[in-house]
Amino acid sequence: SAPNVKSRCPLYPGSDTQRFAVPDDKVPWGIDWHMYKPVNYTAPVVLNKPVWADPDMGCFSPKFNTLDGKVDRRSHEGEYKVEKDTPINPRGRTGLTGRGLLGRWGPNHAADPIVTRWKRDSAGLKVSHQVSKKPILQFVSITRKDCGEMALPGGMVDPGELVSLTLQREFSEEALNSLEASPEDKERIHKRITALFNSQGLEVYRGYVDDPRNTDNAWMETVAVNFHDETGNSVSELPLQAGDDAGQVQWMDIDTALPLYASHSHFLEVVAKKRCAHW
Ligand code: RP5
Ligand code: MG
Ligand code: MG
Repeated sequence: SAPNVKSRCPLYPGSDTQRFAVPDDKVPWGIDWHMYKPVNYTAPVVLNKPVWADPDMGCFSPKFNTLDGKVDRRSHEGEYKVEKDTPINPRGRTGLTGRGLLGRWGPNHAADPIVTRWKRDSAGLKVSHQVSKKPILQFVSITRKDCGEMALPGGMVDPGELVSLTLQREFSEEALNSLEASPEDKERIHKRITALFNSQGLEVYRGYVDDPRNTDNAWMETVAVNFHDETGNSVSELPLQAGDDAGQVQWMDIDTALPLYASHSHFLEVVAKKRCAHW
């Protein structure tokens, strides 16, 4: 399939800005295209200098392709090009320059927790799919407040934060609403899920994300890790409650037909296949 599909969505999210239309065959930078006139756009929230964003170019000289103080500007995809002090999207054209809604020039690092359990009937027996005959996995999904699409409860890695912590923190914030829990409830949630998140997760993806916020100069990357509640009595027993940038949260059956945000469907495919579940 063509690269940068969602990264070329015509209307840039949260704006009235239309991307310059890039046909599939013009995505690779290696294809000369003199007519290419991408639109420059950086969202007002980003230009407002929030703590999570880089300053605009000018009096700012970040160290690309390296750990720049606490900010990790390395890409999981290897070394990326920097032209005229501006990082270049490793997957090709998106029709838009600047940062759009993304805070960092170059890679913006996220982590995606994929929390799964087996689908069970009222007697507690695993449910298999009628056609594939394979057991069905369920994962904790959220509905994103920004676009209404179903997604993994992922989020950005804070500067200096270990990815293992981001995975647990974002899951707690978005699927268990820990940000609004009382200190006692927060402690209870923390105790309950620490064992699961400390268990050896299954890393299913590390790299570029085809995210609708991507631009020619700023893009999302993630580490997606599967934490599986085999017996169904760990996280499965916790009440889900949406929080932070999640509008809704629920256990969803994993299936190839489920439309998901960015490249999240691809991560679920890897989980389903690795666990010999229905896909
Ligand atoms: C996606 O954006 C990543 O896969 C992750 O799920 C998410 C992180 O961004 P926010 O949820 O913080 O907006 O590209
Ligand atoms: Mg979040
Ligand atoms: Mg999020």
